[in-house]
Order: sequence, then C-alpha cells, then structure tokens
Amino acid sequence: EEELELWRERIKRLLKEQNAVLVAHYYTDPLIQALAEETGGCVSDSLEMARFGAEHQADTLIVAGVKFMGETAKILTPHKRVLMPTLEATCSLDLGCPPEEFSAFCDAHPDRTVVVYANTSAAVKARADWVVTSSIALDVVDHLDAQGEKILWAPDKHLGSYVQRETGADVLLWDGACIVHEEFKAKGVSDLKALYPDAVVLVHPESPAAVVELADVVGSTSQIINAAKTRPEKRFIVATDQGIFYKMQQQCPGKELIVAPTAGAGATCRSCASCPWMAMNSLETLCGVLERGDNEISVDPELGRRAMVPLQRMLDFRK
Ligand code: CIZ
Ligand code: SF4
Repeated sequence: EEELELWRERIKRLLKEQNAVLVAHYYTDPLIQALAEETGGCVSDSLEMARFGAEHQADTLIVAGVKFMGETAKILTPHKRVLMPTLEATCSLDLGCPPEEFSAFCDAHPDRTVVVYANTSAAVKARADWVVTSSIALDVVDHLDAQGEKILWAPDKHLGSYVQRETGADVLLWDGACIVHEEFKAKGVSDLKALYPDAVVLVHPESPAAVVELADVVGSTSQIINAAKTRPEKRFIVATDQGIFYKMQQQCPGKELIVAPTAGAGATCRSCASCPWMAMNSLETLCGVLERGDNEISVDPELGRRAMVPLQRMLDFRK
C-alpha cells in the first residue's frame, strides 16, 4: 500500500517535470488507468489514445499499452517523444502478421482493397489502403462494398469474418487471432446465460463466431462500455479483456459485471481473459521509463509517412 503510494507520487512528479502525459488503454492495470485519469491523461481504446496524444500539448507521450499503440502515436505526431513502460509488450495480431509475408499476400491479390486492423506494425499499415479499429470496421467495409470493392482483411480472422457476415462484402482473410479473445468459449457463455437469464451478453468481435453469435451487443471496447452504461439491465456478461472492468464499473455503479468464461463451463474465471502484454505495464515499469527516459518509440520517417495515409483515411472517415 505505502509502496504503491510512493510509486504514484514519483510518477506524478516526473510527468509534471517532463511535460509528459500518460495515455493508457482500457486493458492496462487499473492502477495505471486511475493514475492517467488523476493526472489529466487519457484512458481509452487505441484510436482515442492516438487522437488524444496528437491533440494534447505535452511534448512527451507515455503510452501504456502495447507496441502498435506507441507506433501509431509516433506516426500521428512524429515531432513528439513517445515512450513506453516496456518495449516488450506486443500483440499476437501484430506478431502474426510479419510485414514481408503480408506484403507478398497483398501482391498476390492486387485486385483487392487492403484493410488492416489498428493492431498491426507500422510496416503493415504502410502497405494498407485503410486502417480501421473495431469501432468503425463495419462502416468502412460497408462503404467499400457499396463501391464494388473486394477486400483483403488482416490480421484478425474472427473480426474479419464478423465483418464479412455483417456486411456481406467479399472479404479475403489473413489468418491471425488475439490470444485473449480467442479463448472465450460459447459453452461457457451459454451456461452462464442459463444461470443469469436476465444478463446482457456483450462481446468484442475478436472473439470466435460461436461466442459472437450469443451476443446481445457486439462492439469495440468503447461500444461495450457504452452499452453497459446506457442499457437499463443490471447484469452483464462481458467477453473482452478484464482490464475493461475498471472503467465499466466506474461508468456503471451498482451494475453487476461478469467476465465471460474462457474455458470449461459455468464457473467464472479470474486469472484469464487478461492480455499478458498489457500486463507488462505496471507502476514500476512506468516509473522506470520516466526516470531513465529510454524505451523511446521510433518509426522510420518515410515508413511513417506511408502509414499515415491509411490512418488519415480512417480519421477523416470518422469525422
Ligand atoms: O484488443 C485490443 O487490443 C483492442 C480492443 C484494442 C483497441 O482497439 O482498443
Ligand atoms: Fe493484442 Fe489481444 Fe492483447 Fe489486444 S488483447 S493487445 S488484440 S493480444
């Protein structure tokens, strides 16, 4: 307890001294999310993190999340210093989509419009026509489909097949998955739903189709939080990373939030549905990076300029 308070005080002082702002993802440790809120930083999904960092006056952005989020911040604001508590925090989607193989896949399908999820490296984004997050994937693909375009989608096959089912577009899928969401089990969710028939099922579309099928609401992290907040029901079964419960509970006082089971049936699960890379962000690693000023994210400027084109397309589409 006392030690935590010491970390917190040190981090607050260092943020101020360095004109740095903390930008944290919903899946990070609640201690980090709380500190971001207290210090005027931001807690959000990857798109809002990038937007917030770009618009904030701070010279230094401390990105608590995973590598692609730091890279996206750097691409949007190349003149700012972007630091991360650890450079080891990656993502199975990013890892599962190496730029050379991806580029060859695109070359083999030149007739397709290349749409990539935000959870990708700068080099993969640079090869894309569009970058999307889960909150706007359906709208963008609908728009492209209406223009008669065929889609090449990467890297998440579950999100991609969800988009394909919902829009009816011609979508060719890359074979990637999120190791956290892929573990949610339809049997577990339906058993839980039988136990709590009044519960609303909220599912992130990185989950397998059988789980998405059971959802009352399918959406991005922000859309899931918003659904829990605005729906009149009092109980929710949530299929996304447990880190989201900090913000959800804050926005939904008095409502019961239950994490969807990742294995077996019935029992709720406490140690799962938690991204191991997000967990590398701690008060200790955060304090360390502020003290040392290392772990700086760099993106080759030319690559960054190319990646900015599909990113800007997404930002403009959202307006
Ligand atoms: O699963 C992730 O890493 C998500 C939901 C990222 C994001 O877009 O905020
Ligand atoms: Fe990647 Fe999944 Fe972790 Fe998100 S939760 S950073 S998609 S591995």
